[in-house]
Amino acid sequence: MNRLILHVDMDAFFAAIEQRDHPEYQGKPVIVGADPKNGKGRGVVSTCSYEARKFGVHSAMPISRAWKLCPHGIYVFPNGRLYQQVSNEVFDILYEFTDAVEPLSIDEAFLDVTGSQKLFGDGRSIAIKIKERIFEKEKITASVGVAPNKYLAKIASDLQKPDGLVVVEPDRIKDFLFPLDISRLWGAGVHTQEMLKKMGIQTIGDLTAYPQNILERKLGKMGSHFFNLAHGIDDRPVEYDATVKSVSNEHTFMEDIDTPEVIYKCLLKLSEKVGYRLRQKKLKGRTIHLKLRYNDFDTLTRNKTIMQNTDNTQNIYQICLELFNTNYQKNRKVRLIGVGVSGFDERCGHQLTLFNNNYSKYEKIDKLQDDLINKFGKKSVYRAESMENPDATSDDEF
Ligand code: TTP
Ligand code: MG
Repeated sequence: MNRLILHVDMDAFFAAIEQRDHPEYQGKPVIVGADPKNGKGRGVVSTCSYEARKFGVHSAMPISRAWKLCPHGIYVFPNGRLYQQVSNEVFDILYEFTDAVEPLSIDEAFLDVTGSQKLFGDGRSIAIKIKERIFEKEKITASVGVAPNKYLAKIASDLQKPDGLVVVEPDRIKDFLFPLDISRLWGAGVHTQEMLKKMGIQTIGDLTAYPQNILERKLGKMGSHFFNLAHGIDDRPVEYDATVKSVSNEHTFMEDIDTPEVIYKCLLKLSEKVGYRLRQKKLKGRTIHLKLRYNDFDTLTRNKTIMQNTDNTQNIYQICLELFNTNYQKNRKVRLIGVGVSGFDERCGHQLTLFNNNYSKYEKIDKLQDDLINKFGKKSVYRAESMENPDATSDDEF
């Protein structure tokens, strides 16, 4: 069976976030990096918007040079914490589609979605869903490459940037790869490229005219590496941490809500879902997370770490309720809430319960509920307090 690999890379990541948060920057050359000090600044460009790239500005360029090329640009000092927060949220979206996510940098990852097709459709559909989810949640764009391996997926994500989507079908690898310039060959530095050009090799297709043993003779070990890449062969797996880091669900209200009782119900429903998933995965966590987004997109995340790890719905709900009541600013309208559990540490598994006698009662309720769900489906049973509210919309894992 063919593997299905995605490479996701955010477009002009830092600059896109700045443009999102400052509408007056949109459509303008925005350069994120060191202070240019009217052309006398030291330091470099971190990145710039696509509008600034038209002037020749690019990442890692001295900021003084950027100033010469684009003196009328908008220069912004990086806000690392904000970019990291957006990155975390983007990665949370990627994990909705598969656990097999290999982060490459703050804005880039490989995903192995071979096993996700039953749930989310073919490669193109998954890529479209990911792009839509990212845009819907973060209001910035990503480019995605879809292919049978990492090498092809990485090239593909770059070809139609920004907001790109390129799918390399397994039977079209040659058509895709052969016309590309040899600068697209992974691991071929300037020196190697010059050498290949002297051999008459301009494109990846040109390289395939050479048998493997000749390339090995001329280029050593790299010869067989280039031979494989040029033929579209790359067997490296997506390397990811198979241990689950958190289990969470979130809910976006159809209409923004400022009635705490409605939010309580939703918190209970989310706690039920998270608890159920934890118990199915045989996981117990110590840290309970609450995410709260107001209708102006102001978002806060709060968490509490408890003495004993848990998978119990009531336990999760009580802590979320406490986090909500201490952090919610009255009368502000809520757009989204989320519940999560992390901190899966086996060593804490057998401590005494916090909830004493009640705990076993609540465990029994969980067990009963899980059995019914497993038999009759997810919508078959929920606690009376969490009964569906009429404006319920989609619930998503985060
Ligand atoms: P990239 O993905 O390389 O660049 P980008 O997202 O800005 O633009 P593109 O659309 O071409 O993908 O890097 C991601 C972020 O990492 C980038 O926004 C800023 C930061 N970065 C630096 O700080 N210094 C650098 O030299 C590079 C290359 C990136
Ligand atoms: Mg990027």
